[in-house]
Amino acid sequence: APTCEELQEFEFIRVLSEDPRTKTANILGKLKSSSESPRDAILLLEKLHFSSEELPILSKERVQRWIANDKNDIYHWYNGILTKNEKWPDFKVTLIWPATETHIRKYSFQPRFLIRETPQIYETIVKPYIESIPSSRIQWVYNILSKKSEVEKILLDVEGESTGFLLLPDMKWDSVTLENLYLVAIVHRTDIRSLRDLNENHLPLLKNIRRQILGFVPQKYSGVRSDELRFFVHYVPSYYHFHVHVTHVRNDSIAGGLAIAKAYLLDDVIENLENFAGDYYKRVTLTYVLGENDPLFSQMNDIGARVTLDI
Ligand code: M7G
Repeated sequence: APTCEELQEFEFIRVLSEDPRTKTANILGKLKSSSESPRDAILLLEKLHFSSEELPILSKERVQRWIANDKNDIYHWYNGILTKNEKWPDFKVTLIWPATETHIRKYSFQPRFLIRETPQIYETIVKPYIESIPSSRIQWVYNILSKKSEVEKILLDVEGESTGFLLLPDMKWDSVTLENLYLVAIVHRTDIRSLRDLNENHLPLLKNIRRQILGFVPQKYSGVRSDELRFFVHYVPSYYHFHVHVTHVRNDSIAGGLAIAKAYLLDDVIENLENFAGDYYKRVTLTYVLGENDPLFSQMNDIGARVTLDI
């Protein structure tokens, strides 16, 4: 992995996307490590929230300089420049290196479209696509499951061939701000690629995930109640090894992964399989958002799967 000194030599190429509301930006550049030649690198940047300990001393100790901008009656606007401070870093960075073309496309701004995926479209287009993805794409998942990476971060290790899973912080979470709590539960079994594969036989797994995590999280993070946790799966996901997202309800930015037509509530999934049909996800037509850069998009577009007036 690149050292922090090497990271400082990151050479900017271009901004892939940015979102002023979530205070995030994805940038592309080149980065070399030791004697290797420079390779594509993506930095996922996110400004961090204020720390509660930092707030009381914000103006006195933290702000190096104030810049007056404007005023109106009793309203006055300033910008503040924060001092360098290791205790309260100002932003969070995820480095993707070496970045593949798929990563560059995923993290670039792109038009998005609503798609209707019938079971037939799933069988003829999506399933063959999933089967063509090299397993190296989810190497990070295998590293977690085999305890090669992120070992100290594991919060829950629930055994069981068919119902076992690991719970750990999602890479999107700063692991500090409880309001933004974001965990991911990754199942041990490797035979469930996505929501589409779920049937009534998986109910014990889904319920186990729900029950164990609801019992654990409020104990581990005091101040977080079980009725403040949102469990959901993505369809389509980026990584086709079954996992469940767990977030705090106040982490409700509509940008990205929490949006409707992307996030499917775990409770609804359980309900559909248990009380409607064990083969619900084999038979249902799923409507979801797909970015133009998604590997599935061009085929979907070609067959006319984009939402139209007549359903
Ligand atoms: P997804 O729905 O397959 O893809 O969810 P998305 O990234 O389009 O949402 C995968 C989830 O796993 C996301 O919430 C990622 O932030 C998270 N994630 C991805 N990677 C590569 C890692 C990782 O290496 N470690 C951890 N802890 N989480 C990751």
